[in-house]
Amino acid sequence: MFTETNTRGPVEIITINRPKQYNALNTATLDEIASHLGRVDEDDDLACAIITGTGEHFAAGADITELKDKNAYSGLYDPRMASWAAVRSFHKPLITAVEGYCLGGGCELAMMGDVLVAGEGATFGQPEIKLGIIPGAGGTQRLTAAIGKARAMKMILTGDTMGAKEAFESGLASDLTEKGQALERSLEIAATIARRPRAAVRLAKEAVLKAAEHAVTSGLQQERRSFELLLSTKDKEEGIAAFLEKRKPVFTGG
Ligand code: CO8
Repeated sequence: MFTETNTRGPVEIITINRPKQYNALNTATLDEIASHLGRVDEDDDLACAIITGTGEHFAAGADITELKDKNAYSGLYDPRMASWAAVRSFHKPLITAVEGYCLGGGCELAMMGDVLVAGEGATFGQPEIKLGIIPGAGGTQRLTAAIGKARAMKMILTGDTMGAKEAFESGLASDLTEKGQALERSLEIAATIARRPRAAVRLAKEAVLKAAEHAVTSGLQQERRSFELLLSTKDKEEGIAAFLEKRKPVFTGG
């Protein structure tokens, strides 16, 4: 198991538990998250879910070791896509409690939260460009919707990161807490939401997502196709190899 769950009254806490890999999201972890959310959706005793990371970090991205052997063709049939779709279609409120690194697929997961709580020291980014690829689970769309085109473009093209305070001030995070307090604050928010009438909560979430995801939906397919295409480039091979060999990549444009 790569995740742990804890029930606190009407709130389910899902904790990513791969601290040695900075909670990198491998296929099995995503699969577990999807199945926990499916269970929460069906359990009438549960009102919301929180996703957080064990140790110091939320998640440093998709597991890069799994990207090594992926190409454009295998990317087309990536089983992780079903898990991402399950997160997206979770009906109850989802809060993401972020401390430490929240990068790549980790940032994409955090942004799928309906409410995003950041602890001081949290570091957000979409650094895929440094690996020769781009975000593949909605990052180009959701980051742009959250913080605006100029800032999102800069982050995605440079791979540079943003701290918790900037994430809060730019609208990426709904709440900023002291370091280590993101989960506690998320539990308070979840407890408040759990006291609200369930049907109204569900329909309010759907309505807000109509606005928030309106701009996102049209670009998701383009992002996905571009992500798949880039899986077959020489620069992706080099970017991934360099990360795994702990050296600087030498990109050739191929
Ligand atoms: N995948 C796998 N392992 C990782 C990852 C990762 N994303 N991030 C960190 N690790 C591992 C490291 O390999 C290392 O393991 P080991 O001790 O065995 O060598 C351990 O975690 C600690 O990492 P570092 O030694 O590098 O720690 P530092 O404190 O020096 O640096 C960083 C921390 C800055 C977070 C650095 O580890 C880093 O840059 N990580 C990669 C970040 C990244 O590029 N993320 C994006 C990944 S690609 C992606 O997310 C695409 C999403 C596509 C979604 C669609 C899928 C269908």
